[in-house]
Amino acid sequence: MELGSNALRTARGAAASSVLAVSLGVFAATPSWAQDLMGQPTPGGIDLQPAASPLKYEAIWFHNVILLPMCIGISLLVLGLLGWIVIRYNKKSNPTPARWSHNTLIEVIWTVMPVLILVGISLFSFRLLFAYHDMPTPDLTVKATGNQWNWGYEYPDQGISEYISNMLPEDEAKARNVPYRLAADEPIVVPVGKTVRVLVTASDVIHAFALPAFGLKTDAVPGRVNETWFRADRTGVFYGQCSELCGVDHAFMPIEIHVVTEAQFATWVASKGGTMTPKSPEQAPGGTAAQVAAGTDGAATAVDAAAAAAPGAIPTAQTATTPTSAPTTAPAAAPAAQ
Ligand SMILES: [Cu+2]
Repeated sequence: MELGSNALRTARGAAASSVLAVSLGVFAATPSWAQDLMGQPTPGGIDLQPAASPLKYEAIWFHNVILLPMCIGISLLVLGLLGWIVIRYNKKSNPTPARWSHNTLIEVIWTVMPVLILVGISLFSFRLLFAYHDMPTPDLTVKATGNQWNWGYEYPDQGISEYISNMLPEDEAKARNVPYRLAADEPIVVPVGKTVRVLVTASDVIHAFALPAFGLKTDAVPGRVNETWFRADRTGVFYGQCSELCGVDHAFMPIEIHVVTEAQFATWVASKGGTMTPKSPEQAPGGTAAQVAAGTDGAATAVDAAAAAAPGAIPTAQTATTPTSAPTTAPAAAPAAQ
């Protein structure tokens, strides 16, 4: 009997240490110790995806500087208190327990402290929310429409009408050496260092336009145009996914954004049959500043009107079409102004 329990104990010890060794080995072997991949998830990674746009830098700062230390501090405090109670007030060390059950001071402390912590978090949280809301003047607008199960992209300023972006099939993704289920056949292409406004909507059910490296996650709601923005600080390929469970092929509607130089962007726009909208009088070949302003302002007003109309609108068939059609029709007038 004695021998058996000893053997059992040894076996348990060996199993525990091998589990520990394996988990430490897996942890140490993860590439996350080296450099996380840019624009896509890193196998075995534990950190947030590296940032490539202002909003994501702010979100990472909020997580790493505010939330994580608070979580660790509170966990350690609770663990410490628990350990203290277990050691100091067990039956052996404290044979005659106290008889009281309430303490006003302690109750005030554990009510006020969480309130202060939450208010502290909210100050930084609201700062981040405002950063999302306060989009700098956009240089470019892309309209993204979620469909079951692909994305449609449209560039109203460049006159590029909607094209559909499907997930790349597995064999093709492997052949091109790109991540399967993240790579798409038709990416969004944007110039580097420019503020890109993304107008997000959907044609059937609710989807979500999400791309971790730029800190994007915006619901795509039928009959409503949501707005988000990013400004890529480097060229490259960035991957995201639909992030709202939208049906059986929800996992197969990736988002791929190519950030390129301005010259490459102009070439791509031309290949899509679009034209580069002049943004300043010097750049405008034959267009005046007033015409340019009229074109962009007209687009912005239509979008604002559509966004303002959506929240209070009763979702009937008629109102459902209004917000989605407004941004597409108004910017179409812009090329005519040239
Ligand atoms: Cu979806």
